[in-house]
Amino acid sequence: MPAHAAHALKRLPSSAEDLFRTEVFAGLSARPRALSPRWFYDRRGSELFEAITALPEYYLTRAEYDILLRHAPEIARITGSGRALIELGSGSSVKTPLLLNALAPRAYVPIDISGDFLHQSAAALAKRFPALSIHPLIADFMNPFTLPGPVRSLPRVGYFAGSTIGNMTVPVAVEFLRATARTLGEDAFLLIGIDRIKDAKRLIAAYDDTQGVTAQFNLNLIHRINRDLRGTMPARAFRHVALWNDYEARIEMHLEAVHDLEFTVDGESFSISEGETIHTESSLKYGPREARTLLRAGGWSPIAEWTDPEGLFALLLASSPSPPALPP
Ligand code: AVJ
Repeated sequence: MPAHAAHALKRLPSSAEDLFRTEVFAGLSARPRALSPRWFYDRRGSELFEAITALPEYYLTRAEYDILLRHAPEIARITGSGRALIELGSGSSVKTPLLLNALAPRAYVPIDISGDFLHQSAAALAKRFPALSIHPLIADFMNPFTLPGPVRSLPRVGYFAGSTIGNMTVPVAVEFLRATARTLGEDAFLLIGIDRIKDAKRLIAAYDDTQGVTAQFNLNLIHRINRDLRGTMPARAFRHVALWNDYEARIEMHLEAVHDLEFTVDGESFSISEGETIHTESSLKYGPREARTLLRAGGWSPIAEWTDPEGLFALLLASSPSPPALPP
């Protein structure tokens, strides 16, 4: 084991920075090198992601918005109104108002790891929906969390937008869905956006846009490491790579070293050779049947699904399975 990996194991993360350092040390020491995409989202990263959602090549956000625009009333007919709407990883979602209008929830709980963005968008929604009771929650929804008191007596509908589930490996996605089923409880619904497998060229273009915004988003991770962990990584020594891994049905983003280099992060030395990469994100894509199978494995019963006219993206509605009927 490399010295810095041993060092990383010895320390228990006591703050966000410690956790980041621990993961960066471990990720740069691993082979292949890999970092979690959750670290993209500092303030600049969140802004760059917002810019990505407006790119001509990035069809995901527009397609999901389009589906909601057409089908939110039908979704509401199935779920009924007056539930608590729990949005997992809300970011600055522009899709939420469509759902709030259609579902007329009794309460809205946006959940996000980034407090900045969360409170900003909650405040904006409060202006638009003055009668709605909003309870923002800063939490990592991968870990168990408790719903705010006023929501506990209401039946729930969860919304997991944007194909964020694609960032998880299949076992992690299943674990996440099961944990969500427990949190949302009996008589719940889950609305989930999942990006579809499609032509590789179309997929790669969405993650390697001509304006280079996705490249900046990926490279921002280097700037974040340099800033938050006193790193000396030269951003110019890395190039953005997006590729389609057909066997795993996922887009992968990497930072590829364009020449051999050495650098330090918080005093620890690392090296990388020309052509080697740091794997920074996987974005899994699902066929229609695979998406339903995933939901079932995660303890949900798919009951309806909608796509955009081109069939690029899918929005699935699932219900928590009703408890088995008691024998007479
Ligand atoms: C927010 C995880 C859904 O995987 O498409 C966009 C993030 N990465 N461009 C995605 C992302 C590169 C996005 N998710």
